[in-house]
Amino acid sequence: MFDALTEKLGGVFDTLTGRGALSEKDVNEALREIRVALLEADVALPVVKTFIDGVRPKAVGEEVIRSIKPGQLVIKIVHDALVEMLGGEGEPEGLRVENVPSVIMMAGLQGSGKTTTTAKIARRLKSVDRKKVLVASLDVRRPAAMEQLKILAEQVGVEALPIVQGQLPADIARRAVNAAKFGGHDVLILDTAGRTTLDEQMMSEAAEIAQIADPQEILLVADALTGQDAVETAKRFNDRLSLTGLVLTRMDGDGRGGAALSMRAVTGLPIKFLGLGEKLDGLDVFDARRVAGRILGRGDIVSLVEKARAEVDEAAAEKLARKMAKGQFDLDDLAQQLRQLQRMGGLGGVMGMLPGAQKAKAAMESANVDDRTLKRQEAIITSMTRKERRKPDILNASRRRRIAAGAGVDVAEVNKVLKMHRAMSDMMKKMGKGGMKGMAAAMGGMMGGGMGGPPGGLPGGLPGGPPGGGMAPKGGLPGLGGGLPGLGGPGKGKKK
Ligand SMILES: Nc1nc2c(ncn2[C@@H]2O[C@H](COP(=O)(O)OP(=O)(O)OP(=O)(O)O)[C@@H](O)[C@H]2O)c(=O)[nH]1
Ligand SMILES: [Mg+2]
Repeated sequence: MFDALTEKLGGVFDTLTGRGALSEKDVNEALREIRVALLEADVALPVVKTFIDGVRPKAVGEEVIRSIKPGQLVIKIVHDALVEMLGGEGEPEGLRVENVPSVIMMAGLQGSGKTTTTAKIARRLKSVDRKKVLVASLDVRRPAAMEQLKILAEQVGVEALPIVQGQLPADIARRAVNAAKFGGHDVLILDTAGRTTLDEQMMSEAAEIAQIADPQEILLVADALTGQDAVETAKRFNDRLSLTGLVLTRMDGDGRGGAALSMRAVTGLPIKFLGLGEKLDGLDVFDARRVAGRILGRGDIVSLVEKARAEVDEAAAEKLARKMAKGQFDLDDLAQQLRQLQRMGGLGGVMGMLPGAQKAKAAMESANVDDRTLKRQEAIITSMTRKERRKPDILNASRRRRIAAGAGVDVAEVNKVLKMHRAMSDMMKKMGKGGMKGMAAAMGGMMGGGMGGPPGGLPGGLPGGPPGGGMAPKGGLPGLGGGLPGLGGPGKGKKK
């Protein structure tokens, strides 16, 4: 599917890594070629723009890592941006099938692969997840449709709802839900009828079925070979049906891949599966990292840069600890910390690593501090000039307005970041002055990797004090609700 794109990008990367040093012009030239390659792969224009805009400042501004060539670093940056565009670093989400019975509803245009995918998913749920599955066809439109699903169900060894001629889709849906309840099925998959075009009748039929069956998952099945049309279809379905995920079929064909690459960014919906053939085992769980790796084909370089970067993080952490001990903590340092948090798998990942941080995690979740907040805060700092980052005092109202516009946020958000920074640097100064040098040193030590908890310590460390007191100023750090995740862990602050 992505062959042409892989080849194009390969050419760009070869040029990049072939050079020792990279000028800004070289990087821009490479980005231009990447842009063209993505457009030629039929990726939606706004998605390409966001992608390039995201990569550019990082590729031009990134610190040079010892032992890593700039070209390799750019490849890693492109890789990360691609993973992000496809759905992010995390493990694939999987289907929500905790309820008994859980209902999965399939939707999509005619011939997109709904019935085939129904059977594929049923097969997977049965063999991998050990679920008892019932499938039901609500397709009263095409004469052989119900029969088709019944045959496929037999092939994968799951039950199909007995066919009753002359029933309306809504009635079949009711009957299917009851059958699943009384039959002790874990999952019911509803296959629906498709039409050639999106019309009101189809949408209202689908909406009615969704209302009756109350599905945990509504999956849109879209044909990847139809390119941007598939993306448009997904958008329109989502307006009406609150979809929970996407399945892209015919990924085994030789389309350009644009639909697969744009889908997530345009719709905001996770791609859950890829259909890879007519056979019933032709279904892959969608994994952004794996797909990105396949497209870029530079796994070795990516892991090399990741390793080198972890080392640099450690060195930077030591430097930061020294600065903090002296009470110097500027916005560059804050941005670095925010980036660090994101790199470590976001707040969720970090909190999971900190012993006893569950409470803080809950507090942050309830205060709506999520990973997008981190990104936004980082974007705000990135929109400042170097001088502003060093000397936040010069940030008057008009500068703040400019920064807000640059980062696409309200001025209030800029103020929040500044307030948070001030609170943090005040706290650090206090720690330095008030005879608490020991603690600063302790923090420095922890950030250098010596913390007893997670293996190797936390690279770079985290700003802030322990949740709910200790080193954190009263009421937690402004802008972050329940206080930043504390490195000190439980109890460390107050005992001294
Ligand atoms: N190559 C390939 N073919 C597929 C894939 N998924 C489905 N097909 C084929 O596409 C054709 C249509 O698939 P169906 O599952 O019947 O599509 P549908 O959406 O249920 O169609 P209607 O019920 O008529 O709306 C069949 O010939 C399938 O074998 C896939 O991932 N790759
Ligand atoms: Mg069908």
